[in-house]
This record gives sequence, C-alpha cells and structure tokens, in this order.
Amino acid sequence: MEKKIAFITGATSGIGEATARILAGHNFKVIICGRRKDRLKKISDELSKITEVTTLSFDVSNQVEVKKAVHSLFADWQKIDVLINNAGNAHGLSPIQDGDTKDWDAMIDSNVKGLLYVSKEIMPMMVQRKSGHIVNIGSIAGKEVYANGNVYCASKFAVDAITQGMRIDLNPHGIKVTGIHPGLVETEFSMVRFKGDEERAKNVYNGLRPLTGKDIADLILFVVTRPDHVMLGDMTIFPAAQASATTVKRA
Ligand code: NDP
Ligand code: 8X3
Repeated sequence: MEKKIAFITGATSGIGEATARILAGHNFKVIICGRRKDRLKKISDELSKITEVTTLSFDVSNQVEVKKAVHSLFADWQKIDVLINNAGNAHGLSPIQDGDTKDWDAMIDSNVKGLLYVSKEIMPMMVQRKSGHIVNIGSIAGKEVYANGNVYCASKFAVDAITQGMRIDLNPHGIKVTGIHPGLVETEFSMVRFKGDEERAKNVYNGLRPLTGKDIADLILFVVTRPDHVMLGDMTIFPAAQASATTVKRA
C-alpha cells in the first residue's frame, strides 16, 4: 500500500513529536516542523530508520517563513494527505488586567494566525487533489473558559470556530476536518506557560496521572486511519481524573 504523507506542526516536542513517531510507524511519510532545528534533526535521524522524513524549520506565526517552507517541498512531498495543526502554546496565566501584551500576541500569533497561515498554503493543494484531512489541536480551554486562562482560552475558542468553518467550507471538496480538544497533557506545555518555572509547571499535574503526548497521538492515528467515508468531527479527551477544565480529582 502506498504511504500517505502527514505534515505535522510542532513536532519537536510533546503531542506533535509523539504524533510524528506513531504515524511514522504506521505507514505514513512525515514532514516534521518546528523552530528548533537540533530537535528536528535528532527526531528525523531516528524516524528515517522506519520511514521517509522531511524537516521544515519555520515559525508558524511568520507568514513569509510559512510560505517559503511549504513551497520548498519537492513536488512529491506536496501531495499532503494529512495536516496536523498542532503547533502552539500558552504564555502566562494571570488575570486579564495583569496580562502581558507580548504573551497575548504570542498566543494569538501562533495558536490562531499560525494555524491559518499553514492551512492557507496546504488547503489549495488538498482542494486541487479533492482529498485530504486536516486535524486541528484545540483544547478543553477552547470549550470552557477558566480563571486566568482568558487569552489562551480565546485562542483555542478561535481554533474551534476555525475548525467548524473549515469543515463546512471544505465539504464540497472532499476534505475531512477534525478537532481534537485535550485536557491535561504532560509535555513541555506548562514549562512554556510558566516561562521555565519547573516548580509551577510540575504542580499542574500534582496528584493525578495526566495524559501523555502518546495518548493524544494514539487518538490522532485512529482519526486519520478511518475508512474514506468516515470523518470524526470533534472530540475532547481527558485524563481519567479530569471531568472539566477545572474539575480534577487529585490524590
Ligand atoms: P509542547 O510545548 O511540548 O509543544 C509545542 C510545540 O509547538 C513545539 O514543537 C514547538 O516547537 C511548537 N511551536 C510553538 N510555537 C511555535 C511557533 N510559533 N512556530 C512553530 N512551532 C511552534 O506542548 P504540547 O505538545 O502540549 O502542545 C501542542 C499543542 O497542544 C498546542 O497547540 C497546545 O495548545 C495543545 N494542547 C496542549 C495541552 C496540554 O495540556 N499539554 C492540552 C490541550 C491542548 P518549537 O519550539 O521547536 O518551535
Ligand atoms: C491545555 C490544557 O487546561 O491548561 O490546553 O488549558 S489547559
């Protein structure tokens, strides 16, 4: 069976890296993206032993870089079957009146505009081929607003709305669109949110067993390997100890 091509943003850590690993092991060629070139090289060196790998280093929030990167792909690699829009992060956790506008810009620019910029380059390729699948990584923060989450929540509500809009607009073109909305996943996410404060980052997962990047990657693998006539629309995924954005059973 011919291998499909998956384009994964934010593949240098966490959910994206786990997704690259699992898809590489299940008959996909992978295009792995991120800003950290050293990580891309290390992951590519490993995955090249089991599948074909291409790396692209760019900032999703820089439209010029995004365009250049996507169009640098050889023609064969531009036949992208699956786009996983995963790159993003939270920056800060504070009452909105105390928020840092640089954090707001970073979240809107990467989580919202970045997802749009990457999709803008890849959707026409899918439309032309009348096939493709876009998987957008939202968050429980895009379903429920919690205290101090304000702008991060707004960015993920936007991802949810964009996902629904894509599903409608791409429907005539035979393109599937799925939204996946995780709860607590232990990755580098909290270290980024708390700007390297290890203690604060660790506390987020105190007294519970959080999801791992691999748990989300398993779901992504399931979603992108359904038969042609099946599209999973929208899913939330929690650790067993979590019932909503703020309801978490801790030991
Ligand atoms: P990580 O911090 O481990 O991974 C984030 C990834 O995104 C990295 O590969 C990073 O790569 C990339 N990235 C971030 N900003 C940019 C940018 N401007 N340009 C290019 N790449 C970027 O966190 P997660 O794996 O947890 O996060 C992945 C996604 O999952 C995010 O969208 C996050 O919001 C979402 N999510 C996470 C949850 C969690 O609890 N962890 C729960 C719900 C959703 P690099 O730095 O190399 O560019
Ligand atoms: C990440 C999950 O609950 O920290 O999107 O917002 S949460």
